[in-house]
Amino acid sequence: MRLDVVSIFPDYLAPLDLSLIGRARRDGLLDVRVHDLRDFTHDRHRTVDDTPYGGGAGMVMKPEPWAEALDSVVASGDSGAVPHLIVPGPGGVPFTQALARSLAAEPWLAFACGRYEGIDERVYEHAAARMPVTVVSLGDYVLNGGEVAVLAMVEAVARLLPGVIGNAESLVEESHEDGLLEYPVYTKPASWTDGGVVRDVPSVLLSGDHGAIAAWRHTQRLARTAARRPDLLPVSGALTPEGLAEVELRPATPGDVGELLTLTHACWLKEGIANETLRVPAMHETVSSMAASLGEWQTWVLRSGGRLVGTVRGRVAGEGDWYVGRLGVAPDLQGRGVGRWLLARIEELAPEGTRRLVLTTGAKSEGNLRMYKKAGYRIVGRDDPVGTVELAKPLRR
Ligand code: JQB
Repeated sequence: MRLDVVSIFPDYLAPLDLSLIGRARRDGLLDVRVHDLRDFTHDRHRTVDDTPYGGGAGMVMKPEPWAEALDSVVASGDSGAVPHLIVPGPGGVPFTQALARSLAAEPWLAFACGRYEGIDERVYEHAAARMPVTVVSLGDYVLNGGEVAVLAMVEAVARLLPGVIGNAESLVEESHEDGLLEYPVYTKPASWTDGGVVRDVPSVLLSGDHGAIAAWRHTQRLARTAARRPDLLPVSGALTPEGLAEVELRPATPGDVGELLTLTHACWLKEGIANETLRVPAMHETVSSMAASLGEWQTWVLRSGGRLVGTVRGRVAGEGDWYVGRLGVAPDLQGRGVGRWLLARIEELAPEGTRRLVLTTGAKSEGNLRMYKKAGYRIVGRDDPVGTVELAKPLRR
């Protein structure tokens, strides 16, 4: 792959000589050429900027040096070939792993590093008349120029090229490839005494039980993604239960506990009545027990128009079991398929290696039993003294 970078600070791109990118260049996998924009000026001061028309703060990059620099890059290629020009800018399309992948498939990329308040708009027109042009943003914050963005983009693109990273496997098992953040990683020593504090590697990782390790890692990935990047979770996006307005499914946070407790009491009071008992744990939940449960379960809350209208939670139980619990829908919204929808969402969150979905309900909870059976669950056990039944369904993936 060929890369051309135009900048008024060519030294800023010196890191492209280092590490994996530097080796890829020496191995002939990457042909990187950095150009000084000032080499395409013709005045004594090598001027690249001027004041903005219409007024306002700062300076704007002049069009003529840019047009000359880009024409010179194009002219240096094979006849007929043009690069895909990437212009870093805070107003560009987001730079993502998907964009990195598509750029990695191109034979020739050129990067135009702006500075000051940006580049005269006519440069984009000049370039677009000659080559594909994409304005790309690294993220929603403001940099002083495009150079840092180019370093990041070139690193993300180059490591995807065949031969740049020796171990192709390390490319697959990564966050942003399958939409979840990475699980935490550990190395030796298994027990590290850190100035008096003993810090142990989680014991499951030393167990040699590959199924248990996979389940633990999946739970860690979900918990991290829920805490740091809830926007990435598959359930938070376009999927919505029919007939509910402005729905939002999110991991429960401590701020949800008050409403969650109210919803839980409202839903499970009905269960107590149907089963003629007060021995329904959800009825006895308190603010503090509910808050503590958030650390033991992956608990989700469904809001509609800001109102908390549903909940469900899951956790890894026995070997290969994903235990679903506390599926509840606000009493006035029951019977519309919202519970069935929540059940489907929590089923999707079962970790890799799950063989069974398991849940418990009241032996006399007719409505629940009907819904679970329709969803493919079968009774696999009864606790007659307590009055509950255990239901399970095999998971095929
Ligand atoms: C000048 C840049 C970024 C390139 C990326 C990102 O152009 C501007 N407009 C408003 C404020 C500041 C600037 C400064 N500036 C060239 C230039 C900023 C890139 C940039 C970027 N890619 N934030 N800022 N994610």
